[in-house]
Amino acid sequence: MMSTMSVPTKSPLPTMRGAILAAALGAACAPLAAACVVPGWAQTAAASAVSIANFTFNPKALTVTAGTTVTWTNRDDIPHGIAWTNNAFQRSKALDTDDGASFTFTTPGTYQYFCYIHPNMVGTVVVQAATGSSTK
Ligand SMILES: [Cu+2]
Repeated sequence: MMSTMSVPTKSPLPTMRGAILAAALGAACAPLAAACVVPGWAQTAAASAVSIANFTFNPKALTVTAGTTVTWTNRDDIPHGIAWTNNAFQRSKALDTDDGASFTFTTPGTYQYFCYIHPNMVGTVVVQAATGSSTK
């Protein structure tokens, strides 16, 4: 972990969520950094939701159609974070209490994930092909 950064030292506070971790980890988005906001994740409303409470993903298994955005929200008072088995996608930033992260699934498949802070916490998202036709 590099401790020197070439970023400007004026430090406008980023959004408070994860700011402490972000500061601790530096501005660079190292592969193992827990507090990075990574491409593919957004703070947007979702069509489907998973809550994280009592060290459990609820629902633990979720089935959606391709194109669905799923939002995970941490309801515990300790951080959790989402990483994908086999690195199918980039992991989320660390989620503080009431913090959330959203991911839009575009490709059908079964995606298993776990909390990278508590790897015994596991969940699955099954993405089914969207059906129908467009009249556009
Ligand atoms: Cu966790």
